[in-house]
Order: sequence, then structure tokens, then C-alpha cells
Amino acid sequence: MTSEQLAWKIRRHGIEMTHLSGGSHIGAVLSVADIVAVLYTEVLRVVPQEPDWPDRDRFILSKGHAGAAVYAALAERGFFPVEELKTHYQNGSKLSGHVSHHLPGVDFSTGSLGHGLSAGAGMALTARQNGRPYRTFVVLGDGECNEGSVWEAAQFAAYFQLDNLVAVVDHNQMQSLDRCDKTLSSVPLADTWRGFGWNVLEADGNDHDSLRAAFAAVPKNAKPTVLVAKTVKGKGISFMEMDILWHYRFPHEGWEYDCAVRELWEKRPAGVEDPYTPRGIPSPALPDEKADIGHDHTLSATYHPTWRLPEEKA
Ligand SMILES: Cc1ncc(C[n+]2csc(CCOP(=O)(O)OP(=O)(O)O)c2C)c(N)n1
Ligand SMILES: [Mg+2]
Repeated sequence: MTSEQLAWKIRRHGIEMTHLSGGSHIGAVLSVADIVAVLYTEVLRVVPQEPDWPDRDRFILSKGHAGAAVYAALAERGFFPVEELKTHYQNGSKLSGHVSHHLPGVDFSTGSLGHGLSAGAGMALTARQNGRPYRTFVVLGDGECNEGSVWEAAQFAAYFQLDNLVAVVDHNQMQSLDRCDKTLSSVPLADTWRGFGWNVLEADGNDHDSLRAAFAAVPKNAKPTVLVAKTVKGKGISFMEMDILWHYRFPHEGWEYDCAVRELWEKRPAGVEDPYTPRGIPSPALPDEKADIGHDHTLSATYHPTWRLPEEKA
């Protein structure tokens, strides 16, 4: 399977899983789909039949709320049956809303933001101490980078010269309720990581060639590497792109689900079958004038009503 095909499948499964369960975070899944797809097709050395292979590359989705993306990638790579994806977020399912290590292929449970890089740095240090060849990859959100623990881990990894550790920041400039720069400080991510002693690569995180080139350029120079990947939250479904509503809202029955599926179906890469709606949705429900599209759904004004960005004050 090509990375483009896997990315499409991640998006399609993500829509179905959140639709069926009423689960959140589809915007975050669509944002990270290309990063996860390139990693799982071209970068990570993993063996689906032997998920605990000691020399497998480690992977941690530190922004664990986008777990559906990893579940879809693992199922498509053959770690567990694709059918099981439908149990996402259901009582008794192994596919909890946030990433769970109870699934084959998952190295670390996440969901409480800010912890994945610390765990990943520990795995990378262990590999070095034991003379093992595997690498550790950790995907973080840009909002997650507000967590102080990320920077403790960043110092640790630089200090121990963990050049077998690669972090990727899904830099979509949004978090759960608003844009990052309207939530807390918006540090220039590349400069900040560089200041912490890391190699910094930059890429378009929704462009597979750009991602491929970046992963191929990770140096081996006694420094950990971060890839700051510019992405679009909600990427691939026009009415979800950069609308904070879709951090928590799921595609409801009716035009939301129909239009999302139709858009994806029309853009499916050659050789990909839609597992849920093989012929697409021939007569989709369409939004009417009451549909909640393109409105400002940001919330920061409600919790700091008098605060303004410098350019807004001018
Ligand atoms: C420690 C912690 N605080 C708050 C949350 C609630 N929460 C879930 S997702 C999210 C926003 C994350 O934004 P970002 O890291 O930018 O990820 P994105 O969805 O934009 O990819 C927040 C605050 C959490 N999961 N963990
Ligand atoms: Mg973000």
C-alpha cells in the first residue's frame, strides 16, 4: 500500500469511526493522517505478525486524542482486523478513544498530553544503552508543546545526545478551543527546538514528498531531531479545515457525514476501495442555509474576554 493510499484509508476510517461512536477529534485525525501514513508505509521498521519484535522501531502518538489515525494505520498494516475499527470508543473495546497499549503495535498509551516525548526519550536511551539499532518516533501536537514536560524531555534528549530519537510536531496552529496563538504563547517552534539543542527539519506535513524528504534527511550527529510539520487541521474535508468546531464535533447523520464521505470518495487514489460505501453516496443529504459552516467557533474570547493579540490592539 502506498502512503497516499494509507492516508486516504486513515481519513475514511476516521470519518466512519467518529460517526459511529459519536467520538471527538476528527480534525486532529485528518491533520496527522499524512504523517502517520508516511511513517507506517515508508519509515517505521515494524513487523505486523510480530508486534513485540525487540528491534522494532518505537512509535508514540503523544497527541493521543488522534488515536483513530494510529488504529486505522495498524489495522491496514495487518496488526489486527480492520473490522475491529468499528468498535472504536464503544464499551468493552480495546480501541479506546485515546491510544491504548492494549492493542498490538502500540508501544505506549497516551491521551494526557505532554508525556509521549519523555517515554520516547527513555526508549531511545534504552536502545543506546543496550546497543540496539531501533529508532523511536514521537508525534506531538503544537498545542501540546505548551506542556512544560515536553521541554524537560527535550533537554534530556539533547543532553544524552539521542540521535536515535525523532519527534514530529503536527503544526496545525490550532488546539482544542482556538488557535494556538490565542490560547497561550505562540513560541516560534523551530527556533525553540533549535535552542534546546535539537536538529530541526521543516516540512509540509500534508505533502508526502515533503515528509519523505524530511525523514530521509534525519542526521546522525549526536543530536535528536524534530520535524516541524506544517499541517491543516481537518485536512481533506473542506468544511472541517481550520474550523475549531471539528476538534470535538463528530460527523453527524445527514449532510455532515454524507458530504464528508462524498468529498473523500471523489478524491480516492487509484487502487483504493472504500470499505464502507463502495459506490460512494449517490444522493447525499446537502447542507441547507441553517447548516453551521464557516462560522467562528473559537472560544478563547469567553475565557479571556479583554485580552487581545498585539496586532488586534493596534
Ligand atoms: C494534559 C492534558 N490537558 C488537556 C487535554 C485536553 N485536550 C485534548 S486535545 C487538546 C488540544 C491539543 O492540541 P494540539 O496538541 O495542537 O493537537 P491537535 O488536535 O491540534 O492536533 C486538549 C487541550 C489533554 N488531553 N491532556
Ligand atoms: Mg494543534
